[in-house]
Amino acid sequence: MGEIKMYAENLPNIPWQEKPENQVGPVWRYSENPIIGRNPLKGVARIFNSAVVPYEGKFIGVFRAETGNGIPHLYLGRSENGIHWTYDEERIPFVNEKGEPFMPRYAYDPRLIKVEDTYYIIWCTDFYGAALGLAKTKDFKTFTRLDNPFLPFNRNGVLFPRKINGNFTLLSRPSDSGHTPFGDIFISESPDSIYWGKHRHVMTKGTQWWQSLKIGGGAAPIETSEGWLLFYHGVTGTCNGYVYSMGAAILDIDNPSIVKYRSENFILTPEEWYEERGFVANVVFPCATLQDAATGRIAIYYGAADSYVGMAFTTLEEIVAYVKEHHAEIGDDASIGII
Ligand code: BMA
Repeated sequence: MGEIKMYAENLPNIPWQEKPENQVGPVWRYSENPIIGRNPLKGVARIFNSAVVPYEGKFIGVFRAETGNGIPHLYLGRSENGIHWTYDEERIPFVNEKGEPFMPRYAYDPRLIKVEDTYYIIWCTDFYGAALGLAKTKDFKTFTRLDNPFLPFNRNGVLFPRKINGNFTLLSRPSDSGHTPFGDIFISESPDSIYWGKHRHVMTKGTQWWQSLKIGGGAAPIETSEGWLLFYHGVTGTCNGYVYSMGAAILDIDNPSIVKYRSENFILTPEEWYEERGFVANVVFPCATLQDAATGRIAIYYGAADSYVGMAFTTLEEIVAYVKEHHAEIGDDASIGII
């Protein structure tokens, strides 16, 4: 690896494929995509927009599962190699602080992030409308659901993998009750993961067509010597509906409401059949990465067409160089984001 450093674990066993010879762009797809196909388990028609972490030398994930009646719920899955997954037959059994059942009515687009010794699950829940749900676990047996961090409407909650200046730090995208034809990424802090405040604006939707309607956080930011590397989604509206692409940005390490660099180009956009064809066509929706600090390898997990899970790869050096080379400052992204 070169001069840019990643402050993360060494994970030599993450899924990986070398960059193909004819690759255009800094991110390449796994040749065996999609890694999760239709009807992946009993009673579940589709799994997509899901998040994984390394766990006890293997991998564990929280999966958005569209059940037979069309209601999304969260299921736990395990994998030896990060590619082939087996799932629990029942949904994740969330409980409250007293240990009583505390299940969301629906749950989608989970992120799974380890901060210190605890794994946090953030998802879009029903709180008199779409809002963020939050739960924690240490052992993937007991899942304690916490208070919903924000008022409705809000989606795309993405926690940073460590506290910043002593506080939990969370990206989110305030939205509306429908399919939200607008939206920027904001950041909030909490000393205890219960009370959230110090809200700041991070990134505005772009002027480039692929992110001209709205943007939303994707995978947990990766800590690097250049700043926090964020994979996010950008949406455009066409005469045939929304198109979701993947973008990348680098946020200031101590004050991540400041955008240091942001690529004006998407880094992945729907091109393959499993991205262009499905329950919702033309969706590439990143929710997680696995990375290996020693080699700088990054494996990105993304939902495809609200029907499948795909994987794509890049390296720290490659993606940082690309984002810097194609940097285009938008609005007041470089400010601390309070007016
Ligand atoms: C968003 C979310 C995502 C979904 C996307 C495209 O509003 O609901 O779960 O992937 O729309 O349908």
